[in-house]
Parts: sequence; C-alpha cells; structure tokens
Amino acid sequence: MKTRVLTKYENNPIMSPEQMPQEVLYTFNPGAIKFKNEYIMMMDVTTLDDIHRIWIARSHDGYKFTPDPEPVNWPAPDPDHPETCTYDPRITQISENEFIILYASDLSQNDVRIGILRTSDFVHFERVCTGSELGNRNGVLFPEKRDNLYVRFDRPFGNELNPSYMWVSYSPDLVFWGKSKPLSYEGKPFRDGYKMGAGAVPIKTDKGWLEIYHTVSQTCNGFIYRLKACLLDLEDPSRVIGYTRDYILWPEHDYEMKGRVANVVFTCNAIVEEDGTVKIYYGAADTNIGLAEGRLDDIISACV
Ligand code: BMA
Repeated sequence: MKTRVLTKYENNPIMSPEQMPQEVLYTFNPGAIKFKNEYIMMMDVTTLDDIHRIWIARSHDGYKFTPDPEPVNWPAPDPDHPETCTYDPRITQISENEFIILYASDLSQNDVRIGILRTSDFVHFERVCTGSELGNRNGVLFPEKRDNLYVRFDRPFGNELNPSYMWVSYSPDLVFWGKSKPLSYEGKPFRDGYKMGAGAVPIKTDKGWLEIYHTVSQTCNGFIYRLKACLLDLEDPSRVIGYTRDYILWPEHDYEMKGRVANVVFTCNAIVEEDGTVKIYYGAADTNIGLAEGRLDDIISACV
C-alpha cells in the first residue's frame, strides 16, 4: 500500500485571514526560513484594496505564528519599473546574515517580472534589482554559486495555450541573467503537467539538488495545483535525475479547496530540521496557509 510522503498538520490551517491584525482578504504562499531561533514566514497577504503585499509572521515553535502589525516596508521600485502586487517570495540564505528574496512583481502574465531584494535582519529590505525581463516568475535562487555564477530557477511564460516550464538561468551579479536552459530528463524537455514552476529553495543532498515544485493539471472545470519533487544533477542543475511520479501534496480539505482560487496547494519553501524532518508551509486555495511535514530521506527516495 502506498503511504503519504508528507503529513498535514492536524491543526491546519496555521494561518488564515482572520488571524491577521487587520481585516485582509487572503493569506497564502509564504517564503519561510529559520533565522536566529525563529521561524519566519513572508506571506502573500491580499489587503482590502485587492493588492498582494508581503507580510511577515514569526514563530518560536514553527506551529503558532504571530503576524507583524503591518506589512513589510517594501523598498520602492525604480520609477521606470512600477510594481503594484508583490507575491510568492522565496528566501535564500547566502551567508550567515545575508538573505536574498526573489518574488513575483505584478500580476498579469505579460507584465510580471522577478524582483530581487536583500535583507540581513527581516526588518530592513534593500532592492537588488527591479526585475527581470517581462513575462517571468517562479524565480528561486540556489543557495550556492556554480562556476562563480548565481543560479536560479525561473519560468518564462509562453501563453496559456502553450504554457512554459521550469528553466535554470545564471548571473554574475543577480542583475544580468542568461545561459538559460529548460530542465531536461533523459535528454528530453522535462514537462510535468499542463504547466509547472519551481517551489522551494532547492536543498543540497548527496543524491543531488532536491526541488519541490508545483505542477498544474487542467480539468473541464479549472486548474488543480499540486506538489511533486525532483532531484537535479549537482553539476548541471538543469538535468533531472529522478522525480516523484506521484503527487506528494494535493488539495483535499475545505481550506485547500475553497477560497480565492479553488483547488490549490502551492509552496515557496521547505525547511530542513536537524533531525531530518522537512517542514513545508504551503498556500491553500490562495487563502490560507497549511503546514505539511515529512522526512527528507523519504522525499529523496520517492524521486525515481
Ligand atoms: C500561480 C501564482 C500563485 C498562485 C497560483 C494559483 O500562477 O500566481 O501565486 O497561488 O497561481 O492561483
């Protein structure tokens, strides 16, 4: 009998709009990291004006989170690259006190870019670059450089009739990106689902980079967002070595099936604990945040 690789926390959701210090529409898709004995979630929060803003919630035990009184004091964009909505932040630790955040800047498919910020304390945020070329999101920075270049996943858009998949790009300075290459598996493009995108910051293991990603199925009644995992070559992270044929997380409860966008589980993080447990804080129906836990070894073994 097949068993689940990830177990959902019994008291999910761990965050919903009613837990926020002011009236908001939705709380979802957090980036998450452990910093100085605190768990930090940088959440997408949609305020009553329908704008997605990044808002931090903090926790000592990883289960009970307290949101800050206000959203993050987000650095202004350059005047020639305006942004309204900011969402889906992925937090990569570069050194003890340097964290780089890649996020989606603006909503529409054609105008969305990958913005990049830096912080050392999760209070002050500094802009590294305004944004990538238009029509790109799901930017996720690897924690290590390769051949002296920063490495990121991204997902350039095709269009809804010819959707795009995960790519890997390189940069000397986090501003100029290139050498872009789509993921491949056994010499062919790796295309899993109707569309797909990187999720968590990749985890370095002795079997390869472990990446938890979302894959989208199209039904006669809309999309379903679910999670899977793959292992990537440590030398060439565009090369998939193995992946989970089965979903590892999917919408099944009310808080994942009803909300701004129904039938969505979506992640921007995976935190590895010292005992080998992995915590994944995931957006549920673009409205709530759930927690799922599993063993790093089990997720790796499921990638065949
Ligand atoms: C994706 C992103 C996510 C969102 C998901 C489902 O394209 O916009 O922020 O959770 O769609 O709506």
